[in-house]
Amino acid sequence: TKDWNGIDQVVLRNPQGASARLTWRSSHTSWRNDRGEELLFTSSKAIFKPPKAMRGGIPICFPQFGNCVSLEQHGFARNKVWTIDENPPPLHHNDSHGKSFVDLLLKPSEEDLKFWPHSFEFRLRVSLGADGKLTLISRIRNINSKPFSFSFAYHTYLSVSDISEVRIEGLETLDYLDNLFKRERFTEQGDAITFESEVDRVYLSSPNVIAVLDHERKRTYVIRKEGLPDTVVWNPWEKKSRAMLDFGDEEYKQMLCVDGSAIEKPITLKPGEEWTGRLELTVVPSSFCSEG
Ligand code: TA6
Repeated sequence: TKDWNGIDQVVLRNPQGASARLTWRSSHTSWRNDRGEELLFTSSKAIFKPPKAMRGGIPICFPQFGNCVSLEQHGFARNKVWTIDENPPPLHHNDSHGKSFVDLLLKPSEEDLKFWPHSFEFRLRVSLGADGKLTLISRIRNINSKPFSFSFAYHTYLSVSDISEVRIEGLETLDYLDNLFKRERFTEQGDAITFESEVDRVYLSSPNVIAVLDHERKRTYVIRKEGLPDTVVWNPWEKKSRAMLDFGDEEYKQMLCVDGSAIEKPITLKPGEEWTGRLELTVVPSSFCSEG
């Protein structure tokens, strides 16, 4: 592995001209289709300065999603400098054939071990398929420490044209924990989720395929996940947007977080055990029926 001091980002490209760009903090700053259109949201006020997490892209929340006493909000992984892993363990043929990919590695520093005393290896493979599909595969292994538990999320900021014209299909009838009501448990009604105000929920035992339909741009994000039973849905809306320094007052209209995650039931690893969380993002044109 070599550290990234000399490289402030990695760019993956496919022959069709699509690209994915990662900063040295493993979070993406960009995922573009073959027409150069930006598919991930990054705030115009994002702060690219440790330890502030970047507002946008796909920050990785590990070893903790949300708040907890000894760790910063959403854990330390998204604030660390990762290294390029040049000797990754072999992955399935499908995860590299015909793809542009990079392997990243995060291991705890002495400092990290003071706050979270578990030795782990976190290997992240990011790949861009010939069809523009963005795939993230996280493999977290317990390296001969005592068993430990963690929660996890790919904090995915999707770029949308107008949040009031966006709906999510695939989360109907599920239970969810509502962060706006002290994480109380509710049940989603039977139709697609639309947005008229702040939403901050963790949908439980969600399906492995979720669709986010952006009406105005006539395109749908298809989110496929494995090992990630829960789905976070977050839009801060106007009041929260004004309270965030690294977020424009009106930017809530152009973003939606839909995060493949494992939150309700933290993952426990015994020494030598490994967990894999896989996320695939594609964008397909969606023909909307005339009734809108
Ligand atoms: O997406 C759920 C959430 O926990 C929200 O409550 C909000 O805090 C958001 O994450 C962003 O968190 P951050 O630490 O990136 O500002």
